[in-house]
Amino acid sequence: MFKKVFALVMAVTALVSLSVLVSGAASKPSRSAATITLGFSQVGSESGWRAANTKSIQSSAKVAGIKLKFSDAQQKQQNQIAAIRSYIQQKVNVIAFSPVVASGWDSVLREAKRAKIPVVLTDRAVDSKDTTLYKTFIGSDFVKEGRLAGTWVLNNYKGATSQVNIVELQGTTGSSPAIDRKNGFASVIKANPKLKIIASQTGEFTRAKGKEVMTAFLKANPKIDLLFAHNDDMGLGAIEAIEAAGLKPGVDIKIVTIDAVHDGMVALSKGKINFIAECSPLLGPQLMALVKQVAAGKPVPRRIVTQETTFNRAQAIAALPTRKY
Ligand code: GYE
Repeated sequence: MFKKVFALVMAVTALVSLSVLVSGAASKPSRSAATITLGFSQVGSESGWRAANTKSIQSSAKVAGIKLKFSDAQQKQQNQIAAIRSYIQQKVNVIAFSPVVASGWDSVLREAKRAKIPVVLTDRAVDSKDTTLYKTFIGSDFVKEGRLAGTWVLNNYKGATSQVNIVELQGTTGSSPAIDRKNGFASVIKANPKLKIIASQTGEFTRAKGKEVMTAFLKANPKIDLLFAHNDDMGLGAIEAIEAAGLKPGVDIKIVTIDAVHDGMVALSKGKINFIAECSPLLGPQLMALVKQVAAGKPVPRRIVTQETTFNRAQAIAALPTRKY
């Protein structure tokens, strides 16, 4: 009982102090922001989402007066591990990173813990059993995104009398968004046995690979009704493949994606994509607020979920003029 009350008080305190920081009305932090050095290891520059995310992190570090050491791992886990080790050696105040895959982080995270450097996970999760290896995880609910994409498909094919052939372009193999979006989507479409995934392969979250794999899907499968791509960029690459095959994207083959970055929204507004579940890359301001909290040794919520929505064609047309990325 006491434990429960204590946990609740801690959670509320953390939430209140975080929202104070986010709203910018913080009382004096115990460590001046100018002295905080943040080491950030980015996944890479594989997509429009990633570009917007990097920009958000770099610009909000500047605004927050946090010294940012930034490295791009080019989608390779060993590069991220090397970057984290070098941040430990440089004795940065906080380490944040977006783990390219979910597994295999325990030993480097233990090294950070031993060096007493707090770690913040941004965007993607790790599957470490020891959750004391990081302070918090800020990012989207990827299962929910997959479910939202699946719900559109379920509703759109309610009256289907014959099999609906679905192909899937997965994100980076082993990454939390690829795992969760796949599971979320599958868990919803299974309600209608007519909805069938006939091919599913990684497109590594890139346009080039999305195009390449879709070209192969089109060659191997004479009738494809719908593409589910785990991000806009793979969907955009697939659009090129579909057009090259003499078919109309969004009409002959329906397309559902996740992210809602600028180019994806443009394709949606033109009817080449049919539906997008949003995934916000603008994590920078909240991340910097968290970094200040953990650098000051203050408690933070264990998980912060990003607010997101979905878009159909009309909604994309309405949103595009004021969209930030
Ligand atoms: O959806 C994709 C990017 O981890 C949420 O990574 C992120 C994903 C995003 O490359 O476009």
